[in-house]
Amino acid sequence: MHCRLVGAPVQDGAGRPGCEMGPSALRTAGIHAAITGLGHEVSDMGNVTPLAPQPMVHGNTMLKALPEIAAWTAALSEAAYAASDRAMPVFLGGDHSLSAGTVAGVARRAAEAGRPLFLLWLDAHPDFHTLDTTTSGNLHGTPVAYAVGQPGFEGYFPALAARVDPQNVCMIGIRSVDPDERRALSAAGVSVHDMRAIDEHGIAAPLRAFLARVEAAGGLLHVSLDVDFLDPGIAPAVGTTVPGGATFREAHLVMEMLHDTGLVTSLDLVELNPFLDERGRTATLMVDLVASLMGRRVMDRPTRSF
Ligand code: 6HN
Ligand code: MN
Ligand code: MN
Ligand code: MN
Repeated sequence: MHCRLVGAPVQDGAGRPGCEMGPSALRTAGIHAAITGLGHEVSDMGNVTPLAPQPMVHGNTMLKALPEIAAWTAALSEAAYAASDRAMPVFLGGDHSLSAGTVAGVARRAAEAGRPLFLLWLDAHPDFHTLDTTTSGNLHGTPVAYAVGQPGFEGYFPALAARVDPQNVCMIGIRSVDPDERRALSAAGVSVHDMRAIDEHGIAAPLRAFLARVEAAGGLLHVSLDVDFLDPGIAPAVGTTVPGGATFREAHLVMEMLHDTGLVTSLDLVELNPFLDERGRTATLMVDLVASLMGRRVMDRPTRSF
């Protein structure tokens, strides 16, 4: 497998600065060597640079950095489309607004291949606000709504070449949802597995069911991993910590099951804020999770595990 690293030092979509340093921290934590060490070919494409932001006026006065994030979305959509040509792109974030661009770009790639795109969203938050419903104004809370074609992005973010079917979106780890998001998620038919569901059924059951759907449909699978999916006790380097997140083993198990299926075609690593880290432990954990996704294992397994 050929893997392309694409840096996306976006930080204007988050409420505080620092995510701009994320790609550097992931590189410093050894992401390149972790993947090549598992026998894969890796090309580091460097960091994406957006075009100059264009002035924009919007009725929601809370919105922050709309021109900047619109410019990033356009640049990252093109970069994701290009990097997903016969390779698996790994996007090094950067705050979660970057996924507006990466998902749009790989959705275009999937549409051209005549295959449905599925989206696995590993996060404390559903990031399902529109430009009209966000109350914080932080655009890292909006990428899923944009990618599935919820209304209100037209004329601000780039037009979508292909939207993701909301019924092909699976969210795991969710534990902080705003009222407008809750209504919109239900109406759109997104599968949301909150932490209460994980407590009751374990993390493997909903993931196994989703992966079976992806395989049956012959789909491409984009995985978006937000640092705050993880419990803040093991992953402090994120601006939006929420208690009660995935444990070390739950997170590795998700990655190990994803590897065993061979279904993942693109990956975002987002929201790492190295300014908030403790001696690089969160960056190191994110790289170790990538290694599990790329095939690191304790013992060989006689059969695949899903
Ligand atoms: N993230 N729902 C909150 C907001 O400000 O809209 C939190 C967003 C978090 C964003 O997880 O990438
Ligand atoms: Mn997020
Ligand atoms: Mn989050
Ligand atoms: Mn492991």
